[in-house]
Amino acid sequence: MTDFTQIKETLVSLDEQQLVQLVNEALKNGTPAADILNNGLIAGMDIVGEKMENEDMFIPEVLMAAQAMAKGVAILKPLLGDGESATKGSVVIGTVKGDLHDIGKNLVSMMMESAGMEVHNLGVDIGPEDFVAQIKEKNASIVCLSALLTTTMPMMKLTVDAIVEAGLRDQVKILVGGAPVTQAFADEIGADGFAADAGSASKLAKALAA
Ligand code: B1M
Repeated sequence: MTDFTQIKETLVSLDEQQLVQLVNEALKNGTPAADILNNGLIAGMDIVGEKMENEDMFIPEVLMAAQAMAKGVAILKPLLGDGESATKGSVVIGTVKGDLHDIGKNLVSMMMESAGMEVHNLGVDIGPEDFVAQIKEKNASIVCLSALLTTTMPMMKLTVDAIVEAGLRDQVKILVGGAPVTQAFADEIGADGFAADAGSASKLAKALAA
């Protein structure tokens, strides 16, 4: 039985080496990769978020936690696929302009790749004009926008507007996500869908691409 408390505490204490060891041990004990991700790494990062909010942890430490989490995720990545065959549809995904958070967006990208989709991960701080250019260049049928800050959520609306103005609205389905984003917000800005986590984002994209 895997002790997720230990994984969470190790992430919070920024011990990258031990975290890698614990993730490997959990896999060896037969713990499903998705459980390690959700109950260990993501739950640990939630504690980091609380500590950040209470000023018990500061940016350099949060960055170290993010790096340690990325190492853990890299171990789990090959095991998180759903084993289904390739799905049609090219996806462009990025974190909107002004926002540098990429862990969740990378998880969404990873889940979609594992589901057989062709994913173009643009990175962070992506402006509306860059999304438009990449949708054209990659002939995308789905675009995923990620935002983790309430202050960058309006950038999602500006990106949707730019896609409309570029005449691409009929070509792409627009999906949005990120901790502060809700279905109501997605409806308000004229997106086609909202997903609360990487698994549901991948399912939704597959359904829309079908
Ligand atoms: Co930032 N940060 N941060 N941070 N940070 C938050 C988001 C915050 C909630 C922390 C807090 O105060 N409690 C807070 C935002 C408050 C708000 O807006 N209401 C905050 C703040 C304030 C800031 C700064 C402004 C701090 C400062 O400088 N004073 C600054 C902003 C920098 C910027 O972006 N311009 C900042 C900086 C950073 C770091 C760089 C240090 C680091 C990011 C490192 C990195 O990403 N490489 C960081 C981190 C790590 C966090 C927390 C602790 C963790 C975020 C995370 O990775 N979660 C976060 C607190 C928290 O969220 N609990 C916080 C794990 C990840 C798996 O979850 O990203 O939610 P998440 O992704 C999920 C879903 O949301 C969904 O699927 C994912 C997987 O299931 N999803 C999508 C995400 N994108 C999707 C797209 C989709 C669909 C689903 O498309 C269809």
